[in-house]
Amino acid sequence: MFDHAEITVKAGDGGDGIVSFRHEKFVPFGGPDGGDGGDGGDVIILADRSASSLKAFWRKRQFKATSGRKGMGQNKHGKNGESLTLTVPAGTVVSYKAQVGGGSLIADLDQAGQSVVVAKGGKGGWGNARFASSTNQAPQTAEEGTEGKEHSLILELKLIADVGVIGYPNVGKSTLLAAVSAAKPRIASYPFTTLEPVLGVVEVGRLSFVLAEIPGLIEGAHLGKGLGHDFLRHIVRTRVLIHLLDGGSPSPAEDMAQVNTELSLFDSALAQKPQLVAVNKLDLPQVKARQEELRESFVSIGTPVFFVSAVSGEGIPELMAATEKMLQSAPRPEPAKRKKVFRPQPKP
Ligand SMILES: Nc1nc2c(ncn2[C@@H]2O[C@H](COP(=O)(O)OP(=O)(O)O)[C@@H](O)[C@H]2O)c(=O)[nH]1
Ligand SMILES: [Mg+2]
Repeated sequence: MFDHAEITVKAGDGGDGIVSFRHEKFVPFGGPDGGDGGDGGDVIILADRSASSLKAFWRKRQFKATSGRKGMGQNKHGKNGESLTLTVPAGTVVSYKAQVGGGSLIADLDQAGQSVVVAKGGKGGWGNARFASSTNQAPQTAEEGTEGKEHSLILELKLIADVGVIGYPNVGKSTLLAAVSAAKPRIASYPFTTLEPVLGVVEVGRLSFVLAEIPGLIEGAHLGKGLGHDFLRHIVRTRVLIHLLDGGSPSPAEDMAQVNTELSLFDSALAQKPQLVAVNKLDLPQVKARQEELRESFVSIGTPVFFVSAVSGEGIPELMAATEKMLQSAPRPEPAKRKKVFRPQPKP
């Protein structure tokens, strides 16, 4: 996952103004005509849909805009330097790299089309024509251009979930996330564990995707906290859902139907995302014992089902491979802001 890069950027310097005097036939004392230098180009960072990672900044790390040219005689202005625009994916956070570590935020380029000037070009210097006055008709001074700014920057791509794990509290969503990624969600045998979006990067062969646990209602409501903007960002962008079920429940197939009903009441777009259904806790003997019976119950409603154990790891590689495969064909939704949050109700 290329989600972090450090680069240096240097804006173009301003061109120098020059000292020059008119030389014309029959004009013995021509006036000053030294032109101004051109301005240096800025370095700009732009969030654009054409970029999907920060990989490009791993090989090339130094970027320079062009400098302004010197002024010329006959009051000619030097050419301005060209600005340099670096494109990054939406979701990139740009900060100045601090000498002591860490950094200070410059911009959070959340949406495609947003941009920020990260290094301002130098100003072109004035030519001597500008310094002419009634008392100084032949000025011998011109200004130098100022230097373009130079900065070390840190670019970080905030991860956006591709896949959401849904399901009733306690089915093992957090455990699954911890099992397949380096994420460290809180896991507990009571239903109030998840509150903030916990994301993990799942590697499948050479590919990877970002998995997020989508918490249920009582988790947030119990703690009196809503799920904020961060969460919605992830939920809206997920392209595939893993619907996790507890194999120890009286009827996992019924649980699935109920969560799906709540899902469509909450947000029909979310309910339409493709789902992979997985029955968890296969390591428990009582679940293993009824695996075939459970499989039958899903076959009868036409739902393919995976059997997994987030604890023992059984069936997990197959589930992740199938998820990756489904992602390949799932459409990328347009980013849109939604206000509602998925909140499965506790069972009576
Ligand atoms: N035996 C067994 N227990 C599991 C498995 N996955 C999760 N659990 C347990 O189920 C409880 C709830 O798990 P958690 O991941 O917090 O569920 P969540 O509410 O869906 O996030 C915890 O006690 C887990 O240890 C599994 O595959 N097998
Ligand atoms: Mg959880």
